[in-house]
Amino acid sequence: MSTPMATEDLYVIGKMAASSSKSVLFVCLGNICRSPIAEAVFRKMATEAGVVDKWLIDSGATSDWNVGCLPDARGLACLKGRGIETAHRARQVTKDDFMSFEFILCMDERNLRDLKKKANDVENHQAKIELLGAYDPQKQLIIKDPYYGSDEDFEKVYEQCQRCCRAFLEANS
Ligand code: WE7
Repeated sequence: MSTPMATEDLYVIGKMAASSSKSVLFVCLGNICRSPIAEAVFRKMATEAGVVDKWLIDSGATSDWNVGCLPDARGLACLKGRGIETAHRARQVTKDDFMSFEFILCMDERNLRDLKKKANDVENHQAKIELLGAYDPQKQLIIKDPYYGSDEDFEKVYEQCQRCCRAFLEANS
């Protein structure tokens, strides 16, 4: 006899795709500037490409500093100017993330160092930890922290995220 499926199983819960076979977690220091932009840009691209249901897409922080916060207002304005909205709240990367995500893509060398240190505490961790900038066709490897920067710095982050997310999606389609 088969177990009846609960109605809840049929619906998308939170950010989880209905039948996700691919997964990516975007990570930066506080999860309020760079990684929420990358997450929102990638979700829009995957939606437009008709593959968003195949993906689990999220973002997180290496630090616990901003947990629960909305993205930086400058980042939200930058996204809104491109017709993109997000209701993301900052969260810290967990040990589970290293088991449940196939890709963890981060922004700079400090993120990479912090993530590798955290991954070391997770036995048999699965996630491939990489710089998002490694996918940039223009080869700008580092996506710099715009926290103490200007609106133009946020625009630059957006442009880098767009180039990298497009290439990452193509490489995994
Ligand atoms: C940032 C930040 C960013 C810097 N988002 N914060 Cl005052 C602080 C302290 C520890 C962790 C975090 Cl997240 C924060 C707030 C949030 N993108 N960037 N701080 C930052 C940048 C350069 C030099 C020093 C800091 C703290």
